[in-house]
Amino acid sequence: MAGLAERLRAGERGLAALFLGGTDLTLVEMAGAAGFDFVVLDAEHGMAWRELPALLVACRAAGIPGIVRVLPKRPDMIHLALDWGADGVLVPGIESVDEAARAVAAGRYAPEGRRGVAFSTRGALYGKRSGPEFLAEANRTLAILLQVETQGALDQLDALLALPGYDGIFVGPTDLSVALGEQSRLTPRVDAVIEDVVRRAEAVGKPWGLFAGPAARYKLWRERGAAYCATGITSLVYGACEAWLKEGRGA
Ligand code: 3PY
Ligand code: MG
Repeated sequence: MAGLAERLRAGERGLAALFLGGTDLTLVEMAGAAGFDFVVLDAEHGMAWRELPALLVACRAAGIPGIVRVLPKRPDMIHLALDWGADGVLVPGIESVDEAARAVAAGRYAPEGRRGVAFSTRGALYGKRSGPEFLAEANRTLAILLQVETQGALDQLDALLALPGYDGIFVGPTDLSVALGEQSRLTPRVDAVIEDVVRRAEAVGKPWGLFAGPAARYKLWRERGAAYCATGITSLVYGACEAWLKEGRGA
């Protein structure tokens, strides 16, 4: 099966991603069984880092790509996530092109980046894969997605979009709304700023996606041409819990 980066390059659109902030391996299996295209193992706001090796084993077993959201400004986490066998990384809080370039460098082997090389890693199947062919394959197949969610990223957007070596941008409407001084991520102004980001990404052929949240917004942005849209397991489960109690108690 083609890697996520290759699918994006091939022009696939409308992929669905599920953010998993917990450590429960069965949720990885559930995401795969339900038909999500990839999971985001969240080590920025979730607890995924605590069980990352096991979560990545579960991803491979379930046949669903596992993308790790690292902390901002932590190239060391990019290095570890990929060595541990992640299918890619999502880098949040990017504030400048220089910062984006550092993230790309951490995730790509030379000559595209400066990722340290070892063929003993899980990512290299413990030595089964090695040599220049493996390095080129890793650079081709592992996805690097950069979040656009700060004023700095908006200010440097065109330069960020021109940076080589990464596979797409991912808009974070929650951080973006706070950066814009809005009260919620669901306001016309936030949508207008996202639309502007999208237009500029499309103008240079950069795949784009976002945290869509509810299914209706997945549909909306998918139809608008998003390469990938995400929702989160916590809001899905928490929403279902609240609805179940409300209906059962008739209140
Ligand atoms: C945001 O909305 O800020 C995000 O990072 C979504 O994951
Ligand atoms: Mg965010």
